[in-house]
Amino acid sequence: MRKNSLKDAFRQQQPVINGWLAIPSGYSAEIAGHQGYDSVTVDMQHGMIDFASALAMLQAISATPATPLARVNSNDPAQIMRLLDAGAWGIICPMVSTPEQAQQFVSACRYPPLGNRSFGPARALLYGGKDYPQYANEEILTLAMIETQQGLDNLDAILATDGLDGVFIGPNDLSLTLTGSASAESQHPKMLAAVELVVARCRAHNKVAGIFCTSGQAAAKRLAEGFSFVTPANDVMQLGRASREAVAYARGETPSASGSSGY
Ligand code: 3PY
Ligand code: MG
Repeated sequence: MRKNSLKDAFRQQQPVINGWLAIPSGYSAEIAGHQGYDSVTVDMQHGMIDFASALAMLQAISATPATPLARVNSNDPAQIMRLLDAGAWGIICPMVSTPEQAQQFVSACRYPPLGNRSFGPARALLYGGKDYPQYANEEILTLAMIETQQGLDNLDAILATDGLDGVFIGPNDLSLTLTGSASAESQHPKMLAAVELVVARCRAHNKVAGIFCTSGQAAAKRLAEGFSFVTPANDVMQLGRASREAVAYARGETPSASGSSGY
């Protein structure tokens, strides 16, 4: 089976830079996959992406050096199964707040006896090779999103879930629940403490600590803080930012900044 190079990177303590796609386009996905990202995630939760577009995007990413991942719209075993069958090499699951939810998520990504993924690997066989069914349980990456106070309270129990590779902070949702406003780079003391806690507990459990960021500079800061998996903004933010800059510079003006959520 095609190895999951992200797992090798984590074992060798190499940072993983992950692209993030919200625009439903195989062409955008192909462009992103050729820009040097280690992985590119198709965002089914907040992206404008249906399954047919996700399939085309996973095919496009497969033709690039980047590892294809998907964020599902909820902890839904049926959707997780279809995206894995379509060739996602890892799943990012939003709003995981309890160890039971983490267990349900990981089970959906694993064939029996480790989990309850139904058999029908479809396109995963084409991308991964004929022995995909034998090794998929080892190679598929599983990241649970920490986005709530409850998720933070249960962090150790979530990280103790067998087969869970790590967690990924959704800073907009987490800051919204902790501080009342969504801000991806929030400097609120509650957010600073939460971020520090996640890095420290991931290190203690030898698990991946990931986080969504609003720019390359912000992602570099997160890596320096101890994160191992960072997303330096999504395609929409980058397109918006680059367009605003181009228009402003053409008019001889200073471009306006993005909002604090990154959008
Ligand atoms: C969040 O910041 O809440 C996310 O889910 C990132 O997309
Ligand atoms: Mg979120």
